[in-house]
Amino acid sequence: MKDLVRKILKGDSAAIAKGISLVENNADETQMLMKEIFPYTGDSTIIGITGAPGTGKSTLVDQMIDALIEKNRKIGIIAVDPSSPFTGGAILGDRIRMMRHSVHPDVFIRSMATRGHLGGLAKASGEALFILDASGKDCLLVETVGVGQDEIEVVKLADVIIVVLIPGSGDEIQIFKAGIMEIADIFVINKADSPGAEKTERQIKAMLDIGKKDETAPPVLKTVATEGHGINRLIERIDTIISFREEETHVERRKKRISYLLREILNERLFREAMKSVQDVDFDECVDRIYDHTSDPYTIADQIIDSLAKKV
Ligand SMILES: Nc1nc2c(ncn2[C@@H]2O[C@H](COP(=O)(O)OP(=O)(O)OP(=O)(O)O)[C@@H](O)[C@H]2O)c(=O)[nH]1
Ligand SMILES: [Mg+2]
Repeated sequence: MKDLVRKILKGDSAAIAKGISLVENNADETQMLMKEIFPYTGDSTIIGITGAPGTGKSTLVDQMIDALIEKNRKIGIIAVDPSSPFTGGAILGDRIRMMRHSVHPDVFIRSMATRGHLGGLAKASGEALFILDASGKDCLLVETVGVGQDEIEVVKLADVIIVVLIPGSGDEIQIFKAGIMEIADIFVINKADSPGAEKTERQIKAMLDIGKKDETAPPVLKTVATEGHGINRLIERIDTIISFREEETHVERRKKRISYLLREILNERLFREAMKSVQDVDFDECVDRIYDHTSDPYTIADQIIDSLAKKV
């Protein structure tokens, strides 16, 4: 473990990959690893990129990697794979495109599946971000589809949140419903080469003006990711937001992230402990009692929690 930590801190890609796998599998060593690594975190900027399926997030990330390499930044990318059957076809394509960067020594790319995380997706991706942070990456990009609660939670871990829309899709409405508007720092209208980009821009700006009466509304930028248009401006805006953000806001966001992760960790560990103590009282028997109506799920849950409390 010491060796793994040492290699991660040196930025060794194979070690980073191994660390993230431990986190993904919620292995017993995860906690030890995270404890060792945590003191070295806090320096990277986390950029969240979200939006409906197929809006061009991966193409955008791919271009952002180019622009960031140019600025000599070290970059980590977590792409949360939508488990949705609808986007299955697109995934392989982006992955291959983006993967051209993975041979670069300053770039680390990893995809994480939405499903199958014992401790929850947000916990696993949060821990993966800590590992990348400790490994010395300056910029961490997290791509996630902006549908589903889990994915939105992941994007909340970011310092700067980019919401990607496309012209004439009606996504705006979804975004506003999902409560993404409140958390977005930058709106990107990608595929600005297709008709209706200006109209969509006007609509979004109008909605933002209504939504954010007192504060300055977040910028709305147009990009053509496939051509690399608008990418430099996007990176500039990200840098500006970070450099001009009041210290207070920055601290507040980071603390929010920490409190979120702490909750997730507690959640998962309490659940694990509870399940361990249920083995004593026999889970199946509990189910039988509930089935027979000799007890109810609430009483049983209380009993499990009591037995946990007695242990401590
Ligand atoms: N015309 C046009 N097409 C684009 C642009 N950006 C991306 N695309 C295309 O849109 C399709 C989807 O792009 P992706 O980058 O895979 O989109 P995504 O948002 O990552 O998709 P998911 O991860 O599946 O949600 C691809 O065929 C891209 O080539 C753009 O600016 N203009
Ligand atoms: Mg994608």
